[in-house]
Amino acid sequence: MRLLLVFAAVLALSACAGTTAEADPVATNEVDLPPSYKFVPEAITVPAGTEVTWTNNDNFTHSVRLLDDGNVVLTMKPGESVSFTFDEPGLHNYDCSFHATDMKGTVLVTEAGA
Ligand SMILES: [Cu+2]
Repeated sequence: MRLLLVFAAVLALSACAGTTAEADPVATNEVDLPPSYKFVPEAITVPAGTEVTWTNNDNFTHSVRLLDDGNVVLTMKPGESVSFTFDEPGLHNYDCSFHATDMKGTVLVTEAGA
């Protein structure tokens, strides 16, 4: 009986470890827009002062609307790229102004040199 309990506890712990990974932002300054209607990766992290580039590899026009940076809208036709430099540390939310309910992303900007 005691062995069974230990086994159950180990199972519960490993299940917990598996669920935390999806929330972690990816350390990159390049975001892809593959077909269709998504930002990949959705959550990224960069040091302050980094230029982030989005490339539209989808067959439709999309945009990056910087909700925490003056609602600046950077529009990309298929095959085009846009860039924005993030200077302010913190979480910057963005979406696609044309498909705001489906396409959202975040840029977590960390202190430069931290
Ligand atoms: Cu879009």
